Amino acid sequence: MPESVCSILAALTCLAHAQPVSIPIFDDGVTALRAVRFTSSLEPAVPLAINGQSVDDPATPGADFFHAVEGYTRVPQRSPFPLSFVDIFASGYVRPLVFAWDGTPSAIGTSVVAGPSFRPEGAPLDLAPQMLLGRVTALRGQEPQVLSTGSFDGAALFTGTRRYVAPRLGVSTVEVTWTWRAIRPIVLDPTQRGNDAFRLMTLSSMLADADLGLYDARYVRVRQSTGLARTTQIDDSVRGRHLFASPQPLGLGGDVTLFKDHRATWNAGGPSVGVRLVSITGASVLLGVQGYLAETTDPSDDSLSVWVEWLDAPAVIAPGTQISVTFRISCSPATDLGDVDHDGAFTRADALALLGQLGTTLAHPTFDAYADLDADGVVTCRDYDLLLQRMGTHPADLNADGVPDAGDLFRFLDWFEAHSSNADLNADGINDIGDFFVFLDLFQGCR
Ligand SMILES: [Ca+2]
Ligand SMILES: [Ca+2]
Ligand SMILES: [Ca+2]
Ligand SMILES: [Ca+2]
Repeated sequence: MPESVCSILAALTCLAHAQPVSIPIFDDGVTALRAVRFTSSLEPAVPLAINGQSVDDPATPGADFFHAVEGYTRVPQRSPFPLSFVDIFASGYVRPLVFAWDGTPSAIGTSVVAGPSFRPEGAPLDLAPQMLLGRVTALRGQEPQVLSTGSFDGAALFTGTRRYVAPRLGVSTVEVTWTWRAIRPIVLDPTQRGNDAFRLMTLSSMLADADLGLYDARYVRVRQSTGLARTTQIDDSVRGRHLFASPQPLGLGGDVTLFKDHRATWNAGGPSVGVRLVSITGASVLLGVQGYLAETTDPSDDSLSVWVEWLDAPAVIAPGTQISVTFRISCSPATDLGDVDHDGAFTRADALALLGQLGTTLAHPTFDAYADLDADGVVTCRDYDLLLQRMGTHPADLNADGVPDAGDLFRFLDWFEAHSSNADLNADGINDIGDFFVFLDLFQGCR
């Protein structure tokens, strides 16, 4: 296992200097899988099977136990099989990685607790079940799946499956499905119901000191199913608190993302990670996003948690209650302020998006911290000027001769006449007068 993985997992699953066992279990020339056992861990290792066969460590007699499956994927132009995911089936954590647009593998950063967590009355948060076993399904040419089954202290049973979609440059995706069944009555903490009592999944990250670059995530975006999205920078100076006065509305189809930028020195190049709710049965879809920034500023601790809360969870969950949830994890490369559409480049699309944000402040329901380049809490022409500096070209310089002038207007009209998609400046799929107004906006700039 790479050293970086061990350092990230230090608090959770492996101690410094631990020498984990790592056994190859699958290789079809595109995807390779390894079973991993950490030498020291908070969770016990559990049995693992692949395609129905128990995984055996030939170096030891008798049954073997493991913590994680590592996935490696062949990427063109890169050394064979860089690490593409770690599935810690012994705890239910997913640590996704992403290949940058140039194929460079990312560091590990934000991870996902790929199952529910709940807070019984008078007890701490039960973040993840005690797992009993892990199972891998891996067939040539198919996406590997990892399943784990466990129990929340006998109060509830859990089964979860993670399907690792073949990564593309700039995005990797994990499809997650879990089922949770209450065995005993579960009294939820009455003081936290509707805020932090029953989570459908948790993004587990680190924000220790932004000024020192010690973070795996710096910004949180909550995007409702209506498309209404708000991105804010997380204030690391006030700790030991929930991120929002009350959970932010989400709903089925909404998503929540923790973004990282390139100012981080810790796990530099680590990914941005988001989750999108796809389906729910057995619970209402009254959902919200809440988070917590812990007091600890040790970068080895997962100090930042952001989760999807079941807002109207009952006071007592009756035995037999069964909840199934499907969600999608998306992992993308870190992006810098000004890259409003998070595609890894400063382009005309970012300039347009920023113009659309002018005048919005932190309190606004569509505020986007990525359009607030000077991070003063309001999007102004100063932010636009900073973006133009980063772009290096004027967004109205359509003919790329270095000067925005009448020649660009003629270029636009040429495109328009030719029905070229280049004329679709607002990217709505239609060439019309709206694109002309966009050109004028870009030409005139911010004022
Ligand atoms: Ca961009
Ligand atoms: Ca600003
Ligand atoms: Ca020009
Ligand atoms: Ca258009």
